Amino acid sequence: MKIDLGPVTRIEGHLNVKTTIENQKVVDARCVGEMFRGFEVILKGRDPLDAQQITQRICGVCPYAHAIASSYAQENAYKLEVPANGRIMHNLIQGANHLYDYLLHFYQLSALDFVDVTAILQYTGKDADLLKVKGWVQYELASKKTFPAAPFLPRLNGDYIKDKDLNIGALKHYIEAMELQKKANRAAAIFGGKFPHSTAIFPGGCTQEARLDHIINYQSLIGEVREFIHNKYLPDILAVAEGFPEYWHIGASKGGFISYGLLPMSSERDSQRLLTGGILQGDSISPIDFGSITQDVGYARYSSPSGLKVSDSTLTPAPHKEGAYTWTKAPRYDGNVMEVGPAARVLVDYHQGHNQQVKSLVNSFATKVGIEAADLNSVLGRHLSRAINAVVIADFLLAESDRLTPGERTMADLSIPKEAEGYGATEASRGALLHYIRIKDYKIDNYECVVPTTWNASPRDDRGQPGAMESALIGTKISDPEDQIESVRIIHSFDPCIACSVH
Ligand code: NFE
Repeated sequence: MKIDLGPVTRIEGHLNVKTTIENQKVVDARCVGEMFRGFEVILKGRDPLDAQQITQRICGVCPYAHAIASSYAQENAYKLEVPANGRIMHNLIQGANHLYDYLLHFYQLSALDFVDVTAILQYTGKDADLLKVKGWVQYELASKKTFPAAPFLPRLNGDYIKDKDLNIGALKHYIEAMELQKKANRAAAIFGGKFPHSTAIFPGGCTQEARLDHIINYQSLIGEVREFIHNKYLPDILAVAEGFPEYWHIGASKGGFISYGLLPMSSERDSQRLLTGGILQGDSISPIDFGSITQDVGYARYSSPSGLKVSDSTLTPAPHKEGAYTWTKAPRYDGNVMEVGPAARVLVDYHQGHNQQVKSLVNSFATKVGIEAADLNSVLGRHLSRAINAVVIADFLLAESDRLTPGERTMADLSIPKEAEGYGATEASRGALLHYIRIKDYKIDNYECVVPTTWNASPRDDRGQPGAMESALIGTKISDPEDQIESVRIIHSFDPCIACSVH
């Protein structure tokens, strides 16, 4: 039996997943990125300093990550030395965006796969927000519309949390989390100018001043977000984990993990990062070589050659190409399938024993819930890994903002060379993000973005290997082929962004 899960909701962008079901099991899954965009074509021939502005328009959720990756690529190409304040501001902006994104993903995009929103109907308290939600749910149930505009119903049938207090508590946090997301974005905008699409992130630093009032405001906002992460987000993840322990063993991808590392700890772009990067295959860690990344297009709707290295990439759309089923390319590392994202960041760092806080958080949660570190490759593992990222990043940002020196410069002087090339690699919240720029006659000659969801939602490569999310779905037992809550929980655990993946 063939079932399309699209349009998949509570994600960003246009995703369909074509599943084939036999004997209550997913035996095939194909991720379909449904809309061509073509940012790399738009960038050709433009002023290189347009790149960190234009690439931010790839996405409204993770624009800063694109600005940072583009700035790193240009710093590499222009051989810039970035002043300490400039690098710190990059970190403060990007880190705040990670915090916003983790809360958004858990509460607005994933929690309702587990939390029973209809529990609110039994609610008799006076809480204004919850009464409002109750009104929406009652209205939706009464109106029996197929596509209601409100965010809670319809939903898939499934086994939701039964504890009424837990459900109501989680819904309260759903509402509260939106206020905290606003605070994280306001913090980022202190240095980034605005959210989304920062006007201040530049190759060589940031155009904002390092001022004491900026630092104090930033710390006050991030302090509130940090408190919510510790006191509500982490406990809520653990409550979901307690209710659904089988999801520690559902949704494992069948390849390696790649993380470029997140937040450089000194002004050099390639310095040690808060979360260290690398390639993890089995138990073996190796350093990253951008030359080993290729992108297959055998099953993607492009007529450009398959298997090209990042620096040689081209983009020729071929909407009617035979056998192709998506607009997403298939990135591979040395030909191998890779998962990217929060679990990759945690596992790659953990295996190197670099960040002691990551190590102790993984070890203590693993003991608490009775898993091994390797079980982070699962639905619950990805959710817990996001929370671990959030704790480590929030703590770091408070310390990092103290390292700004008021009055010192925040930007390097730059001049664009006639010919140059550069790579910029960072971690967007959804995973490893690489930008490549080649400049000729002072203009962009080639630009390529290899984006987190391009890895995770990739189609088959030319050898027929399914991408990370496809491989995580294949083999999953499901209770109802027409109402695949298990598959949707797996998809949501990757937090796919198809706007990014196809770009
Ligand atoms: Ni559109 Fe993005 C992140 C990037 S994911 S959200 O995080 O880069 O492919």
